[in-house]
Amino acid sequence: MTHAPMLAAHTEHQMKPFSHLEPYAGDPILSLNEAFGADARAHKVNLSIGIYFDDAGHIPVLDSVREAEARMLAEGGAKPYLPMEGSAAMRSAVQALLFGDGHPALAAGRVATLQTVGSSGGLKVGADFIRRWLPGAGVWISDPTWDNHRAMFEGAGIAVQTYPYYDAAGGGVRFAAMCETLAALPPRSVVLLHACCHNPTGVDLTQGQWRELAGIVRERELLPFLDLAYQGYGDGIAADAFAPRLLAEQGLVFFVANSFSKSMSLYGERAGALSLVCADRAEAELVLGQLKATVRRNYSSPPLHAAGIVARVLGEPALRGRWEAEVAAMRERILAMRRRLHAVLASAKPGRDFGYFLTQRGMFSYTGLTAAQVERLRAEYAVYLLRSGRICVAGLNSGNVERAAEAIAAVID
Ligand code: KET
Repeated sequence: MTHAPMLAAHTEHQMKPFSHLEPYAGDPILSLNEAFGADARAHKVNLSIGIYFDDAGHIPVLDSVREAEARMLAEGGAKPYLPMEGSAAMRSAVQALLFGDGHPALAAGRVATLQTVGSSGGLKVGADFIRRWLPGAGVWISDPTWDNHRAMFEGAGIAVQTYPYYDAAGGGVRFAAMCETLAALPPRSVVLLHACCHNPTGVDLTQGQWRELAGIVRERELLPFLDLAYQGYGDGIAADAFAPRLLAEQGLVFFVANSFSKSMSLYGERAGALSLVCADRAEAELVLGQLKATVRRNYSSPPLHAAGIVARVLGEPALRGRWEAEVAAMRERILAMRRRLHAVLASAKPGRDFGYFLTQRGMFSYTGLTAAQVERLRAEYAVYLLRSGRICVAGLNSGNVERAAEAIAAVID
């Protein structure tokens, strides 16, 4: 006796419960980066994704990270699950990195910190936590922002709206309009803010503006959610933590998701954290418990290898010093590329002002190029950037910067 005919019949009648699915349109950043990878042109230039490439066009493995990994390998050791909240050594190192050693908020025990799966994991856990424990709270994101912010919060079932941010005409921040919108929000509204190196514009708030904003947060009882994905790429590791330190100092309650993807060049290791600065220790304990529960329901526990690297690099003085120098070198290389790009464009198009390449901070510049110009750059020059006109300056190097700048000049009328 054979079962083959039965199996064949079964296959024929198999249900197709997913045939109604909409085809995925792709992600504006990740799918473009994949398209770049598939492009056969040897002279192609990748200014699409927010990744730091070195002057040879490679994603570096930092010396500090390599050394931390060598020590981990030498120590051997088993690979247990981490607790839901992640590694204790990494969590306390992250707290000191964000707030500074001995910050009163840390001494008071009012910061609940989780190691997360990249800062994306922190944003997602934070979003699920908000949906569950502050149902009805809406999230306000900057106009424009990182494409994934809206998707993540809407995906968690939260209503997402925008506040004015970038001034396309003047190249700065529409700060008065931003404050006006935020000052009119219902209490406990969540306001997503880029702590430094705003993505995609490269335009940040000044320290004075952060102070003014903190006043509105207090008065309107708003809940800031800081996204700190580029620490060290703005003005320095400590300087870029100005916003979380200020808000904590002022006794405010807020979230901060931070990433080591860019600052330690650990993209695929998924190294990040989520901290919730609370009113007091008792609240922080409750919060940590429910954040752990949120993690358990999502992915159970975060990656062990990422924790080992971050805890060692931040915690061992020799590695820490080397890392700080490596971050400074990455920041300075980007600034040098900004100057080269500016010089070529300023001489190719003397009537136009390209000063924004010099004043914007972090990996990104917002060029104001139209979608049609972006498409020409890809099709005719093999220069890849986002449809919004965002370029990742860290994709430029001494071998491609002139060519990329000339291509940009060629598509600008
Ligand atoms: N926040 C911001 C502002 C951000 O730009 C990124 C990544 C992330 C969070 C997520 O990083 P993680 O590796 O999960 O810690 N941005 C780049 C890559 C991407 O889109 O995923 C980008 O904008 O190109």
